[in-house]
Amino acid sequence: MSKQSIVEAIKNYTKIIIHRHVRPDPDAYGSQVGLARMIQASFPGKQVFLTGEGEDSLNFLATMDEVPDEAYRGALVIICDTANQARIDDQRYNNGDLLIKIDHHPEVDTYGDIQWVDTSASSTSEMIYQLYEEFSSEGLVIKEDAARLLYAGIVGDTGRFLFPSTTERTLSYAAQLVNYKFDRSSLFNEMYKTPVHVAKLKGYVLQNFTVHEAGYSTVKLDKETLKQFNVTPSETSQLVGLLGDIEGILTWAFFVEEEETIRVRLRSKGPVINGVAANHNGGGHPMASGASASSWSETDQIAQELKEVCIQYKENKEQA
Ligand SMILES: [Mn+2]
Repeated sequence: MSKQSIVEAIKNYTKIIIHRHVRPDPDAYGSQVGLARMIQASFPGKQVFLTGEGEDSLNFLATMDEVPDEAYRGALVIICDTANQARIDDQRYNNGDLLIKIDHHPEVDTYGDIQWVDTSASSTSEMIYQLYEEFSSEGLVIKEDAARLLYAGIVGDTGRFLFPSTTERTLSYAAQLVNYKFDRSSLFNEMYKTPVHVAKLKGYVLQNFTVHEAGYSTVKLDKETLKQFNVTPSETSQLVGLLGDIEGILTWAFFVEEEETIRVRLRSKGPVINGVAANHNGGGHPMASGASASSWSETDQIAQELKEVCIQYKENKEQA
């Protein structure tokens, strides 16, 4: 059983290095650092390192450590919330003694000596809490700091408990987590504050989006537009949910021009879109995926594929 062997490994190693994916979100930080804080509270003698490039907008959750190369010698390495090896932040992950993967994304890349993948979990943070719940009798301890991080991860990945990935288990764990004394209001304020320039870009998107009759919408944010609003490509991640409550939109894509590529963020309220993502160097969840396009003509192709999944979805619904 993988959970049991994960707890055994944590007990057996004195040095533990925890990674997560590049371009981190609250669940990446929440699971990575929440796990670290849980290990530290449970086994105070162990050395626990957090690695990966720090993300300024998530500094309110935690900051990363400087991990020397030597630290990997004889270490247990745990990767949280990362489906494939290319997305692991800090590519030294193979330099340890034992590698563990803990993740809730559909399995695209099996890696690690021990893998625990649960696509029914709302978030990797939820899985970390589950580990605690099932093994608290074996000495696992959670304190306020871990509770705050895991709660942030669950809230982030479920869109504040809105997405269908939210289950009875999710809500039950959230209910237990809010019993810990952390400041929920200030956590929400930090997670959902919108910088003024990003708010202005939201206004631009809402003024300019179109809805195709098949049920899809695409938003193009090229370099000129980003410059006009003084918004960086990574700041646009806050915008992708914007079209989710608009009548007639089943699936939508944001095309954000970066230095070398066009980043593609895909969302859906029905049609499965991770196949489209997989066609364009990406992947992810059935209703939330990412990809990358090398040209604007490739984004036209992606729009065409979204149209097809919408049409297919509507046909299937009519037959059902
Ligand atoms: Mn996640």
